[in-house]
Amino acid sequence: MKSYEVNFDGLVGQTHNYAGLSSGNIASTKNALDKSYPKKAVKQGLDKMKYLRDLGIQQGVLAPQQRPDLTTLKKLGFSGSDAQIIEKAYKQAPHLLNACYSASAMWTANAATVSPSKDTKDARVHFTPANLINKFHRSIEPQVTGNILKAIFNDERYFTHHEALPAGNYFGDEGAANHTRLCEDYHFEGLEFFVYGRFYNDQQKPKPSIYEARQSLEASKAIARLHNLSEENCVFAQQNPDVIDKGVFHNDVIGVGNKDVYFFHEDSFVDLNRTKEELNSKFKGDLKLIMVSKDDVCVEDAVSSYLFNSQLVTLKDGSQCLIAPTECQNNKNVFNYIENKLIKESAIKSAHYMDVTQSMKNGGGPACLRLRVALTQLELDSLNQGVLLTDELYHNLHKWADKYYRDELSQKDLSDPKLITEVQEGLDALTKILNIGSVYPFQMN
Ligand code: SUG
Repeated sequence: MKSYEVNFDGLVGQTHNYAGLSSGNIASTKNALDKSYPKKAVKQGLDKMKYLRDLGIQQGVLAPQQRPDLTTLKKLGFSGSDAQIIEKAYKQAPHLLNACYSASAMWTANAATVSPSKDTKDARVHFTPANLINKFHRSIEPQVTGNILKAIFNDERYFTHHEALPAGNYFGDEGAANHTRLCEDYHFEGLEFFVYGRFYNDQQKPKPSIYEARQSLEASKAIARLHNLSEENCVFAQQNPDVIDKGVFHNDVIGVGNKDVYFFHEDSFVDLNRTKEELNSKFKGDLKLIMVSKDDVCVEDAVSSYLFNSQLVTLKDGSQCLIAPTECQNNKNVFNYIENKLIKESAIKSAHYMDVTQSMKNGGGPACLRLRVALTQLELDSLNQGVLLTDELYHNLHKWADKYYRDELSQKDLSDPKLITEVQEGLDALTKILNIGSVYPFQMN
């Protein structure tokens, strides 16, 4: 049966802003407190989705989250009417208000880890929302992420949904950003490649010294157990702590894979040779490892251009194309590497550059914005069809954005109580457009 890789992109939320919330993520820190452009941001994302859909790739949409997260603000002791909660939080603890206003759920590579039915012993697709425990503003995402995934993948015959892993760095889990599925073709059994930053149970193992590692080996192993994966189809490798200290806060900042291709930097892993050997020996077929040397692209350029946070997609003719951020075009060295070496000498045959600068300024490139789900035709037909991008949905979402998104947002605007209702009205309309029912706290009261 035919299978597809479906890209589910996060719609950028109405409260997209730059609050400098992610230490270790250089762009987030650098652009803290800049003015943001939410309408432009959501449209950049929609145009990327449409471009990929027009290339012949299946494309879905994941709804954003309710922000501000009033439930969390109440748990933190802010009380009164919704407007009073915002006023008090703004005056007493603006950093908490910023966190509860973050639109960070747009980076759906961190929404969950997904294992396709070809890889799991019970032949179902398994989903585990990431607990994102390392950053407070992201740790408040998994509940609603789970609601949205359940509303889309709602046929129990095919889909199994797990709870996020227990809270705490010991089980720090950042989802698909640290997980890549390699396969000869989407309808074959694949190899699931988990990359972790830290082994919490053994303090002697290497760890970064400036920033924290967000993904633990304990979390990756728990996901593999939950998803019913067999040992021979999994590889676990530790990320090089030195690159985490240089701003590689997720493995997808330094490597990306699609089908039988893995494109990565030579400084990615603690043990490069063992990792390559294990990938080669466990992969069923001919794995193409495209390793970029630091002479070609240094880690600093990889981080500032987000070369490896490109999407790697299969075109209709079967060739692979790199969907890179325009920042790669603007970095002379990286652009030269892509155009004069990569696409001339490797299994990646073409490159296209997408403008997602609003997201990039918070450290989210094309690959961060999408969650990949490999599905058989039957599974694809069984999911909630309202979220699959068509020309009609694309136009409806543009109109929706025109109606509900502000052009600009500054940190001061987060104190405006009108934003609460603007978001709720926008999300209520969106759940109808996408036909996903009630998924937000304000819809359940
Ligand atoms: O978790 N940025 C996100 C970026 C996530 C990118 N995702 C992947 N690499 N898959 C993060 O650091 C910044 C928010 C702010 O500062 O306002 C933020 O959350």
